[in-house]
Amino acid sequence: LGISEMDSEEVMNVLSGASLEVLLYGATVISWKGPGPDSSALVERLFVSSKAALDGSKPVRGGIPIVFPCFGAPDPGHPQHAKLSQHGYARNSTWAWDGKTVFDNDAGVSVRLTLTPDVSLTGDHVVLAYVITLAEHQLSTDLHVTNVSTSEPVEFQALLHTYLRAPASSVHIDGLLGLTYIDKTIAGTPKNIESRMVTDVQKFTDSVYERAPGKYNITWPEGGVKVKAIGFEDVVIWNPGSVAGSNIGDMEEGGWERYVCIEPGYVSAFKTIQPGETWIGGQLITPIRSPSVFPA
Ligand code: TA6
Repeated sequence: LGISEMDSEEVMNVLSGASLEVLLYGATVISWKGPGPDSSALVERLFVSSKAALDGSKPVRGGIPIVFPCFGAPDPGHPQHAKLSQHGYARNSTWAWDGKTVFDNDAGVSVRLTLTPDVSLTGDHVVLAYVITLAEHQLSTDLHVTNVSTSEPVEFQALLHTYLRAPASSVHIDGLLGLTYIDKTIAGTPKNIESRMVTDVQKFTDSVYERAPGKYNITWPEGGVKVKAIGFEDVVIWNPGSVAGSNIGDMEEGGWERYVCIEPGYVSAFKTIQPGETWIGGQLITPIRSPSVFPA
């Protein structure tokens, strides 16, 4: 099996039937299906709002949008970033296909997409590559940022804004105890120390955890995933809840009840890379098979 190109959408699948769909627009993964707990049917692992624009008219409300070169509102003081839109240009630019590999007798497939931003627009002498690898029971998405300037350093923020499909009211997240986090739901965005062994998104949550461990378990009754991050030193946990959620124009009714955003990122500071240097930020997501599939 492997790859079938359909216009501006790439559908990848592997022997087990696991499949993935990615748009050229924003290199946005919009679907990842894998074997369910009893391996009988495929389960959609990501959330995409039914009101999401999938025609390139605006960033996709769901899936895995790529945030680059700035996280949140661009710095008005930054000479180039000031004129960018929220979360930068990677998620609303059209990327190019740049190679695909099917390996292990169809047990895995990998595609590579690239984006060479217009320097006059962004001032960034960078080339981006995004490598997506699908296997039966896991997905990895790795962002490669290369400084192609011959003389100037490049500074940026980067984040993978992953909308994991999950029952938000019963999700538990571990791996965050003791971390410093910025609470963006409170005026003045105060810094706190996470005191909970296990966090949840029972209420409006928009937390930027700094110097995070890069390993997170997100669990819920009968399901869950492990997320392992490389390169990304921070992680954002976001769920808007009903009040903020119903004010998001392309959020389907009650959509906030059906996802949690676990967003590995390098966002609490700017990363700087020198001419010729490549930085990689990646995530590996592995479903935690529900207990029912483990031998008694
Ligand atoms: O990652 C969390 C966040 O920064 C929230 O503050 C919220 O703005 C969310 O991203 C969605 O941003 P968007 O520009 O996609 O509406």
